Amino acid sequence: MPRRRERRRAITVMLKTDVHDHVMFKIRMAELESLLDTLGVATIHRVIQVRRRPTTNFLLGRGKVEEVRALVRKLSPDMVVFYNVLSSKQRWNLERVLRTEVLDRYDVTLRIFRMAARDILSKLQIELAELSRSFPDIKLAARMKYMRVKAGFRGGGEYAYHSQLRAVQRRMKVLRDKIAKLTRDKLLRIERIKREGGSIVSLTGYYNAGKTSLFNALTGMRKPVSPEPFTTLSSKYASLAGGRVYLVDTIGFVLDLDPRLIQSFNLNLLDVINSSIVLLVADVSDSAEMIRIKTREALEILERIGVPRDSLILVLNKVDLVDERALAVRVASLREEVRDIPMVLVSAKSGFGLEDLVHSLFERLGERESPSEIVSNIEI
Ligand SMILES: Nc1nc2c(ncn2[C@@H]2O[C@H](COP(=O)(O)OP(=O)(O)OP(=O)(O)O)[C@@H](O)[C@H]2O)c(=O)[nH]1
Ligand SMILES: [Mg+2]
Repeated sequence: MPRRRERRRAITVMLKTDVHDHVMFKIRMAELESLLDTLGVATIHRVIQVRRRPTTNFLLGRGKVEEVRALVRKLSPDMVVFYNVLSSKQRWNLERVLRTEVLDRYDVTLRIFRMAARDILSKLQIELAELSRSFPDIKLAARMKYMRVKAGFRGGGEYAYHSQLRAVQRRMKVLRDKIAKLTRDKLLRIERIKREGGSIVSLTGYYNAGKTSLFNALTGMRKPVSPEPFTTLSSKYASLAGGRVYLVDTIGFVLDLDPRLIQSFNLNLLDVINSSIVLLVADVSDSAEMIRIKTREALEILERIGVPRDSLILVLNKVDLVDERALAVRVASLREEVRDIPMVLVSAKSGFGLEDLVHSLFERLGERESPSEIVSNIEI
């Protein structure tokens, strides 16, 4: 009988630089640990260091590195996962001292993307993101090896170092070219929709908010939906209102990870910035605190990529999961956060509020001139 694969085990670590933060860091760590859980990794211990400034070599202070090292010896986890995004140097040093695999939250997200990727475009984008992510690490590792070789230790020499780097660079160029072509195709499609007088409406929000479920409920389609994060990586399209409106389902946001950081995924944002209306979907079954944080972050991201505030509608989904009192608390707390942005309560599951949503959507569309100009540059 095949043995069940054992869950891998991790120690999670965060350097907390804000000494006044007593709540948020716990929420953020819980989020990281739940992402790890999706990867089949159980958190067996959590370490937090409070320090105003990270150290250049180890992120953590010396004493804390020792503490983590002792824990690794005692608990023998499969990996140590940092909430903070590590530099190549920090990772290199930490792996040598801790003698175990060291990841950060960026790596965790990419691994989930990799697990979720089904279509060609997503796979290309992930490979590029992974290579861009690991390139400085490969460079550093190769340099260290080369330096040891020069100092008289064994090794493959300078040639191997350069050829490995060149091979990675070549592959990255191929991927960039392919993605650039797909980006041009996407822009042509956006251009055609606009030329024909159509409008784009996109669904955005954190992973698992229920964007695809809403997309399916509004269009009658059956795109995959699941409780796993990042079920949708590449945009999905469908027309509404006899083809005048194109509804686009997009990749989910993740807390504390500006989607622009994953450069190769930028092309997914083209739909969002060219939309007449952006539906920001939130999961009302999250805690009031969590919804506020996510909404605040999402609004900042959308503002930064150039989505006008008056094109937004906040869609509070999954109302079937909360009682009226909890719902009222969330709506009141969000009202402060979003001020003038219209809010609609819906359940993609039961169908509650969908008519209201469609009504608000068309009302807003009628008020807004469809921007005819195409925004093709998302670098800012
Ligand atoms: N109870 C309830 N569950 C919902 C509702 N909408 C979505 N879900 C569930 O929430 C989970 C996530 O739904 P998705 O539609 O895949 O969410 P998404 O925002 O597209 O997620 P990603 O593609 O991962 O970014 C699934 O298990 C859905 O069945 C709802 O209105 N009520
Ligand atoms: Mg989805």
